[in-house]
Amino acid sequence: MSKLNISIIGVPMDLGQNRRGVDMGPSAIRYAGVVERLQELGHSVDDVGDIAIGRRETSQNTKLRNLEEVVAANTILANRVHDIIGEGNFPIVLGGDHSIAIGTLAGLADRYDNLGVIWYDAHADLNTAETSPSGNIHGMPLAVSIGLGHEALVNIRDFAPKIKPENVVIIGARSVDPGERDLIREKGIKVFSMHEIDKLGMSEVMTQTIQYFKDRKVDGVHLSLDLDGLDPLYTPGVGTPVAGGITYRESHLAMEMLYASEMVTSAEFVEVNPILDEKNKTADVAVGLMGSLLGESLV
Ligand code: B3U
Ligand code: MN
Ligand code: MN
Repeated sequence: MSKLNISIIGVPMDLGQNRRGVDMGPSAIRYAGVVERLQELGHSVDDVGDIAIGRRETSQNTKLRNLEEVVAANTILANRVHDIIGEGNFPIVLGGDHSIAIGTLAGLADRYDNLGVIWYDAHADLNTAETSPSGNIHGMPLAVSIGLGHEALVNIRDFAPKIKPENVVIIGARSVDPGERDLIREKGIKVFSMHEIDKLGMSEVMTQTIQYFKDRKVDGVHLSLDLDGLDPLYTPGVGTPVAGGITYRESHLAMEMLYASEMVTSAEFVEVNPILDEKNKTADVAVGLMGSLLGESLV
């Protein structure tokens, strides 16, 4: 793969969920050496800084917490990502909670006719205000991106939907709510849950994922990687850890296979919460995975 012009953009957002600290994710990932790590691979790396985030609502609407601020931040993010693609650069978005995927995908979507999306996560993030058990928007970004949910979220950049459900592959799911399960069935979303990862092995899961995108003739693939997709043994610094997750080794293999596929055109790494972490372990893992995604290998 050729050397890339990478634009790193930080989104210090914690408004899509209740636990404080995930707004410090971009700092922790920078501290873990993301710029240097990617430069060492021969890429040119521009850290364009952080997006401004509003304040937490004082009266919490439990149906959709901090809705206005989440919409505002994602609108800015969408425009920035759209510009980065327009400049021919490869965007890497640093979260922040996973609600920021709403903006990332909104920015990417009208640059691609047939975008594929990998959702690497313990959760499906397919809730709407009606099905959400929490009112947390970080549990909703995939639903929003396929056009379901509050109109202020769905219509960022004034078009919807952003992606096709049949172009999504969820990897690592093990905590899925009843409404999300219904949606997966109804929309025919491809899911490799932990069951499939255990049964087939990560190598086969990634081979099938890559073939799935080829069959659909996607013109780009976005990797949306929630660090809680990994087992909390490796990434303890996340707001909603779920046991029985993807291992460190499986995750590196997945990233290396994606690099070899030359398919991935953008990425985001979300839910790193340094307050809940052990000596920046989760940010270190995130940076290591970015390295493997972008060409690091031993031989
Ligand atoms: N599905 C639950 C929990 C959750 C989703 N995403 C995370 N946690 N990180 C919800 O609140 O929607
Ligand atoms: Mn998520
Ligand atoms: Mn998750």
